[in-house]
Amino acid sequence: MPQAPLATTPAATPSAEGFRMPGEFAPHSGCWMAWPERPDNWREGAAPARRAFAAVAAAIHASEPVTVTVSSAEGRASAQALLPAGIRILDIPSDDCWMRDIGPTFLTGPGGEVRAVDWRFNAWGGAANGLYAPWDRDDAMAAHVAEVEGVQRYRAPFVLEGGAIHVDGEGTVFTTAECLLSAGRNPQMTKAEIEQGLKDWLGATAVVWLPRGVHLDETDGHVDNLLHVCAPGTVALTWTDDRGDPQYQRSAEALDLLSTCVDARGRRLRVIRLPMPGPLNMSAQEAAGIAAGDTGMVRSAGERLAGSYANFYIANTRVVFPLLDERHDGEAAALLAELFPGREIVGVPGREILLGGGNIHCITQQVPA
Ligand code: KQY
Repeated sequence: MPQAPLATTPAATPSAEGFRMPGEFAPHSGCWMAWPERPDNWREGAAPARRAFAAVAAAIHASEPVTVTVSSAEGRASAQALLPAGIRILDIPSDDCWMRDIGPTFLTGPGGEVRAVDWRFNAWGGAANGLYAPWDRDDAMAAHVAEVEGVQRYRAPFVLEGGAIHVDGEGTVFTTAECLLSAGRNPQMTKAEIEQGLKDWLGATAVVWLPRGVHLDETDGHVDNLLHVCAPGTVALTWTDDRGDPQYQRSAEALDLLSTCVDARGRRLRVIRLPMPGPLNMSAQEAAGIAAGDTGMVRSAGERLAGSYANFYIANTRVVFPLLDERHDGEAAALLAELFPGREIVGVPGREILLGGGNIHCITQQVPA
């Protein structure tokens, strides 16, 4: 059983106790993932998704230790068959497998101590527009992960997912108003209260509010699908030059804001435009392989997928990014190589993960060293 969370009072939030979330580019002691199992999100009993998750896990494991959680005996057997030896597999059940969102957000503090923030999770919108119910096993994941890591945990008093934030590790949080002000998350909180919550629980001093995320992103516009913080002062933004595409206005609004704001250190940001893959749509064959469920998720042939190269993972010595569109994969890789000169750029097929509603960043959670 997980230990009780740390008691937090306004005087004893992570920030007040000297803890802050480091940038993803800072050294990691490992990475957590969860195994895809639910057939109403993952086609063909999750078999193609499992191969994709295994390829991501293997690519990250070449750079840092990886732990994968499984929800059933069948899930464990398939994980053991597909994952390379050396990846730790733990029986911790979840409702789906988005470790970025259900896992804890790790912070570092005085003397290098690591602690975890356990956000309230309601499947991206609860009764208002959540993607499935129940979600209690997802909500319990962060406490289990913190227990295994042997770190103290703060239980946050509001709903948030790890994919709804990016940080630069120097006091700046990036998020979208579309997501954090959505009706299904914290309707009782004002924007100012949410901003203070981000500062208190992430150890930040400035919040950059992007207006909207990626077109038709079912998370209400998670920032981790729109952009990635590559280094303090540098972000990679998903971009299309096609003014007729619904993503154009969304990315243009974000670029306007990013080009005019300053971060917590008072810096202007350098914004690198990553090409948008596609547009990509779910095929009839892909849709037909998804089991009908009665828990809320609806997938249909032809629906546009919220594909983005920004949804990558920065491991210690590599950047693992999703291959999504042969017409743009090479350009995305070249841009990432310029952005991360000290790291190997590794592309892994990302379409099967995208069919479930996210990508590589969404299924991973780093633990700071
Ligand atoms: O963007 C993310 N961090 C997660 C995507 C969740 C998709 C749920 N189907």
